[in-house]
Amino acid sequence: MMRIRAMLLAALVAILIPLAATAHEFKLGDLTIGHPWARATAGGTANGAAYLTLANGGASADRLVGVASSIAAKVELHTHLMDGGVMKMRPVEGIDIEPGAPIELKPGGLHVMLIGLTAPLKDGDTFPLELTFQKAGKVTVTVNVEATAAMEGMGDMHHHH
Ligand SMILES: [Cu+2]
Repeated sequence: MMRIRAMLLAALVAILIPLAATAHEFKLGDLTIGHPWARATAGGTANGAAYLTLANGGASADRLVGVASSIAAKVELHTHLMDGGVMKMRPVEGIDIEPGAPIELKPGGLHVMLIGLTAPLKDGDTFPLELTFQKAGKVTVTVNVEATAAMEGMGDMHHHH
């Protein structure tokens, strides 16, 4: 019995260590920017998307109003919404961050759109992303590029660019 437990524990540790190694966060005043990551892109894909979490530990709301990176010709804040039964992307002006109400940018929801990548995003690469907040100012975070099979074909949803 003990041996099985030890093996399970070893297996669990083996799973958790890589997760811990890729999780990272950045602070700017009362704001915490959690685990910025982007999906690795296939060879000819022109666009990419980055995701992160935003948490506000302060007493008043702030707002993410700008995103910039040298990795792409144009960087925008986007959201997904249903339009006549079809999921579409739309640029958003900003993202409000209320105290105690963390926001997750994630596949299928809010995201940082990287339009016109200067190079493909490869698993294991990192790139800088500058975030501008209405009150807290600017911070540059490091985005980890991660391979994931989920949501294949996301780039195809950007014909309007
Ligand atoms: Cu988009």
